[in-house]
Amino acid sequence: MSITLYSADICPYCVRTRLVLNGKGIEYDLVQVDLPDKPAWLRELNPRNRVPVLDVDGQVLWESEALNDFLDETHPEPAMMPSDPAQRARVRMVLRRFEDLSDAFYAARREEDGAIEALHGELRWMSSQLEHSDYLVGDSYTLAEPGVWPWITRLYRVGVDIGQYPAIAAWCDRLAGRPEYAAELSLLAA
Ligand SMILES: N[C@@H](CCC(=O)N[C@@H](CS)C(=O)NCC(=O)O)C(=O)O
Repeated sequence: MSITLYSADICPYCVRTRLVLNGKGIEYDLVQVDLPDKPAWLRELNPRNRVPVLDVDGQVLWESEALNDFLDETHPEPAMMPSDPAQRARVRMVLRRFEDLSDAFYAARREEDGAIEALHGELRWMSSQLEHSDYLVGDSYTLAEPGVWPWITRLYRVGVDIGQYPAIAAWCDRLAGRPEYAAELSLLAA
């Protein structure tokens, strides 16, 4: 299988897919896309004109969640979806609920009224999920982690200190111990 990822270092959706590719040790070629000066061919690959995009043996796939599902199904070791159907449903629930967090995050970036309060509401919920388990869905690492983590590491950009949420900070520390997460932290610091 020949895989090419079209990606931008700064894009948190691309981080999601890099975390899965690198965590599973999948070989791939990387094409950097300059987001401020997007190439015309990007729209031909993805009608939404966004990264990440994956080319798999000539099949073009886009949308980070779909890409991560695809990678987990085609490279099942280590599995990133639980074997229990209810737990699998919970991973999808967390990813959908995450959209409330990302909506609040981007609203906070635009300095909209009420956004920071909404963001803290989402972080309180996330924190409650992590108070009694190591990962977002029970005690195993799943696709929920790369689905959410890229935004948590960017919260400082809207003035939120994750230290206020010890359970989330401990989860971040746990993930930073994985090489693919450490590599993304280096990119973020660069
Ligand atoms: N829902 C998409 C969102 C992807 C997305 O919004 N990517 C941004 C970069 S973070 C992008 O390509 N934006 C186009 C632009 O900046 O013009 C996914 O999950 O892949």
